[in-house]
Amino acid sequence: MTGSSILRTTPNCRGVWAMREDSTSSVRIARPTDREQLRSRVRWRSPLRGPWLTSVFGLALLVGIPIEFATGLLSYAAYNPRFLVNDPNPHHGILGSYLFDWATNPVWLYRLIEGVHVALGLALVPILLAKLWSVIPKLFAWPPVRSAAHLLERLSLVLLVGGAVFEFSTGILNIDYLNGAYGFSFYTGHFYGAWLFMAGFTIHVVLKFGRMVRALRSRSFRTELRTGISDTLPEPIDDELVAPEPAKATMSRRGVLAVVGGASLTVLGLTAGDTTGGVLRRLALFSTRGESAPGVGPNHFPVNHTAASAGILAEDVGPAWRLELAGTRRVSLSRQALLAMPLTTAKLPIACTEGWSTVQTWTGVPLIDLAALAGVPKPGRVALTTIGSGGKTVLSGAQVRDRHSMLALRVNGADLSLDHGYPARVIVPAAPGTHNRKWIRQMTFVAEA
Ligand SMILES: Nc1nc2c(c(=O)[nH]1)N[C@H]1C(S)=C(S)[C@@H](COP(=O)(O)O)O[C@H]1N2
Ligand SMILES: [Mo]
Repeated sequence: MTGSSILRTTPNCRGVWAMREDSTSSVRIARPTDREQLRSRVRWRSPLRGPWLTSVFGLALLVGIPIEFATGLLSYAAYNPRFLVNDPNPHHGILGSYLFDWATNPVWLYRLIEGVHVALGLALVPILLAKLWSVIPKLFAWPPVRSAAHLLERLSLVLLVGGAVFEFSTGILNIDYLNGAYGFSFYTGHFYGAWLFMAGFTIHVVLKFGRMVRALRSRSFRTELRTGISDTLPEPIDDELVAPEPAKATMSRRGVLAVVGGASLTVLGLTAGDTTGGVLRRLALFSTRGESAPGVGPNHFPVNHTAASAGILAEDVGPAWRLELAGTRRVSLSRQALLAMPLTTAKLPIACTEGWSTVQTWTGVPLIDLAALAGVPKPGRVALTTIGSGGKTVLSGAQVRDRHSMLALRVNGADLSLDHGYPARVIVPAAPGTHNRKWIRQMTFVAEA
């Protein structure tokens, strides 16, 4: 069938020529060598596909993806991987050369970057899918390889598209720890995957930036927003995306932008509350740990890993429990003894890597006072050991010294519940949630080098 806007196509020795409704002259739509290529995409009929629409989606991703990359790298730095027990990727080599010691203020630092990383990542999904849809004829382009340069470009697309699919799917699965399904750690896969994805992304941007700018200039965004279905015509035929035999429009470009933009904003609206709290939290329908989710625990805020799941037994946390401090001397403290020390109270967030966060008012013993008790008044780091399952975590000297860092005994005026870490848990400002270890058994302070 012939498309609505092309009256006829004329192949001759100089290529394929098309006469269009909206033009008085014919345009060359393909060089002679491209004829086969043109035939290979005849089955892609949407009149909306074209460089302008692809470039609109591309521009959104060009802004969003680097923010994802930057917040992701920062999130890794926030683990303080300089301490090997904290580092899920000890062989990062040069890829870790940017790493630095994580700050303790502003206290919402990790909450912000991780909240942005997860919420924006989810909001980009509809745009990513739309972008992939808009370029799908290229996947089936024929001949698949036209030159050495074209081969390299296609290889970069493997990194780009494969990387995008991998990064988005591992990220989404990790929100609810559904990533046990594959045989590698989320942190390792998502980290190395990000670098490969960004390699493909960078090559793609270098190759396509000029074309994107030209395509964006080729049509007015405002005019598109005013154009209804009946006036929606294909973009001028090109050698990659525009349908050679377009079907009649069943949707305007503004309709597509509304659907994709609306889907993106809807996802954002339904997830941002997991980080922002407040009214939006009630909208956080996909929440796995938010206050509207089944995970809401004692003390009325989300529990991530319950005491039962960590294998905490009643006798471990009964009157016999002692906090063991090690440094230049060993000290053993009961919960009563800890409560008798000077206590500090601060409003601090738990901001989980999985994207949710919650701000509560914690009361406990400043970590620096415990360091002094252990005979290490100038700590360079502290290793935390917990009851039950879960590996060691090391906090930096700066984290121990921050006046808000504490071994919390109470929250919002009540004793910690067992699920929130009773008898005592660590709370560190601006750190990833996982550094706020629950059910602490031992703290080993090491003096500054
Ligand atoms: N001992 C221990 N501490 C832990 C965890 C754990 O599994 N075991 N989970 C951590 C993670 S990943 C987060 S986000 C916070 C969640 O604290 P909450 O359950 O009190 O909300 O606890 C952290 N402390
Ligand atoms: Mo977490």
